[in-house]
Amino acid sequence: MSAVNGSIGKRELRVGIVGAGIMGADHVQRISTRTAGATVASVVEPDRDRAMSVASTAPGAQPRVTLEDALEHDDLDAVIIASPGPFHEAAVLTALDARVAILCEKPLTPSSEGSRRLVETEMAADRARIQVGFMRRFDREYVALRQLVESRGAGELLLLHCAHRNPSTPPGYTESMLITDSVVHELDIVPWLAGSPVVSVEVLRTRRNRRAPEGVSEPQLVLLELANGVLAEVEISVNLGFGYQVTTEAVFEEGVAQIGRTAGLTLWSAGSARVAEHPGYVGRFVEAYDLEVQAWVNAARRGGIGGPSAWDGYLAALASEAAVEAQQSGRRVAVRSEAMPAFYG
Ligand code: ISE
Repeated sequence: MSAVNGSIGKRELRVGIVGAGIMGADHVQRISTRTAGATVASVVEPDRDRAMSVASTAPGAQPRVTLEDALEHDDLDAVIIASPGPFHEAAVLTALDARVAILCEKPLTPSSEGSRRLVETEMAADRARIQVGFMRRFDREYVALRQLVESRGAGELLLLHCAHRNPSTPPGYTESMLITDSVVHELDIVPWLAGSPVVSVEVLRTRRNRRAPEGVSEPQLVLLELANGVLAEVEISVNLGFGYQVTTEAVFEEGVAQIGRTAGLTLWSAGSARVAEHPGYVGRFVEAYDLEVQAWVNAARRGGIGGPSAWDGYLAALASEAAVEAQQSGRRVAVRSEAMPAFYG
């Protein structure tokens, strides 16, 4: 990074996108068509043909097979890590070593030990460089709900009902992925909404959806207990077929608030009413992803982060580990609580 005091001055942020799957390709489009102050300099993907095909959609982007190669040749200021979770730790360590800005998709790492190592490596340097891709914090409805909680406009928050529904599962799907791939979003957003950390988790199985892959029993209900006494109940269903849906209903002392209902054209015809549902998360959260990436780019150009930190990623990893243990044991499991280091204050 050609930086003075962390700031890159007037030039555009040169970003390497690591991972050319659904999210990586989506970020390439986002940065090259609708993010101000940034350009895609490389697309890093072990499958060379895929790297070439995704890089060809962004003018000037180089296809690379390794992050080291991109860092050596493409004068990167920043990276977005959008490879699968188990590859995040190594990529983030390489990027930290190169002192570039980092936006790492969720989960920061699948294990809390991995996230702890990243937090410690980052704290040994001069400043925070890792932002974690919990994009829901940029969704306008989640922001409005958080403001309602903080303002006590409907009294104190008592309870949250969350639904997280995916149309189908990819090959190789395992039961713990219900938590590590999906519910990890609620493990971040619920304490953020309620202003209180998760202290324990319990997981219940309901009647199994026969569309679920072998060895996976879902839907499941994940019950989160927060330090302030609020309970959040999360329904996770991942083979419902009809589309992608993420909703929250918040019960307050003096009212109820709902977010995430599909809005848009309703067609009344042939004796029924129809409204389209989002097919997937890329479309459902497009505005949140756009705002997230723009906030990250703006902050990275000044040498900082503009959203959830590695510490937030670590807390979600601790809660996620407890939830997987609860899922496997059938017991309620306590989430380890830790004081936030001043570095992240
Ligand atoms: C996916 O990987 C995501 O991150 C989506 O935001 C989440 O809603 C979905 O359940 C995951 O599979």
